[in-house]
Amino acid sequence: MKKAPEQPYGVSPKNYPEFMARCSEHMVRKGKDMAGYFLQPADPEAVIYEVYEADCAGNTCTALTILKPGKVGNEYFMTKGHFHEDAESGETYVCLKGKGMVIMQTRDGATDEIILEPGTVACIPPGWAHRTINIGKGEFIMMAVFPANSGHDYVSIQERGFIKRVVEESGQTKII
Ligand code: PAN
Ligand code: ZN
Repeated sequence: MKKAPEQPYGVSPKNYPEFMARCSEHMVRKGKDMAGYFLQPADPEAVIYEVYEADCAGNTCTALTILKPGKVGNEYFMTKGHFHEDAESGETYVCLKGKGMVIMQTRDGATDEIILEPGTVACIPPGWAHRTINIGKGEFIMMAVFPANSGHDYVSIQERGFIKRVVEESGQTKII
């Protein structure tokens, strides 16, 4: 069981490195960790994104994601994406920096997306898989808040992928 923080704290576009410093978990996803996710092979050593996870506070977990700017072929850098194992667990994303998009889909094939800019809050309902994409020129940084019992199902996405992909065509961001 993770230990809950003892004091309240705030996270802002300015002070988020303080949040990173207090995190017990730091994951780095490189091209070699994402075989099969992009249409084309990614540079194995390229850092695609990093996730900093704080100790859960009771039932609530908080994580910060930093997506690097870049593309694999014409596909923007993105997270793996996942469903939550718990059917009742949704999630809230808050964009701190950069320009991104969260694409979502249900197991029945419904899809949706929300553009993420600093200050945007995206509410992801239970049952919707979610993947974040950096469609901007600089780093994209966001906070995620989710129930401690969410669980992460990566396999469904690894096997079947997302119905939609986000690419750059003639300098324009397109969902295909
Ligand atoms: C986020 C994600 C984070 C990384 O904290 O875990 O952005 O994406 P992947 O987990 O898909 O690699 C979240 O949605 N947590 O539930
Ligand atoms: Zn999630």
